[in-house]
Amino acid sequence: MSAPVEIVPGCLYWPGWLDRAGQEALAEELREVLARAPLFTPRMPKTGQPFSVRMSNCGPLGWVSDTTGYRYQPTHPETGEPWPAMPARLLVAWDALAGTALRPEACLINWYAPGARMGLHQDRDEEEFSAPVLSLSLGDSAVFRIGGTTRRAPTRSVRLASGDVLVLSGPARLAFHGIDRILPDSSTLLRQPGRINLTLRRVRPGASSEILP
Ligand code: MD3
Ligand code: FE
Repeated sequence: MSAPVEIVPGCLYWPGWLDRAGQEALAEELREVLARAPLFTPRMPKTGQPFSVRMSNCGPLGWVSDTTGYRYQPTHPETGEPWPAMPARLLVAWDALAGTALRPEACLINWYAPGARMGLHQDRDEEEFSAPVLSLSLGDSAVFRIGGTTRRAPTRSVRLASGDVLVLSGPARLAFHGIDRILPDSSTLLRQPGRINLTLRRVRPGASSEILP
């Protein structure tokens, strides 16, 4: 594993961390996850405005957003079923790069069709900010932007390609970030144009029984 690049303090970047065979295997596992937990269209609290990104989750908890608010919950908002298990190769990535003995509790699956974007935001719906967030990208490349802990802080842009991993910790854990655009025809991995981003997260504070050997 080569050394990561630090994009802003606490934002570590491993281009091409997952090789093509690993990306293909993971894409196939995600097809099975999405067959059981279909993509849904999240909506902005209060206004009900739909996101351009569609979402699902795997693991014990999943992030959802509807007119009543943002939250983590153990079941799919439309099927009412528990989220499918996280594919084991995601836990391998977490163990290799996240630097914590705690297991991730949630994996948010973001689907970007061409033209979808995600405005600058902070991720603050978790109760645990000391654990990192790990992001893995598949399919078409995206222009990712990350700044500081205020909306006005200067930002840097990175092109995230299929197989790239980011780990956000320390000051970057509460940094403003977003996806400006998807670059069409930049990958042959998926059967349709677009991009998948997976984010592995700790949601609840870790019990001491979880970190003892
Ligand atoms: C920095 N996802 O799901 S991944 C998100 O590509 C999200 O779908 C983007 O922002 C995507 O919330 C960006 C990189 C990322 C993920 C989580 C972060 C950067 C982050 C959490 C805190 C700070
Ligand atoms: Fe985010």
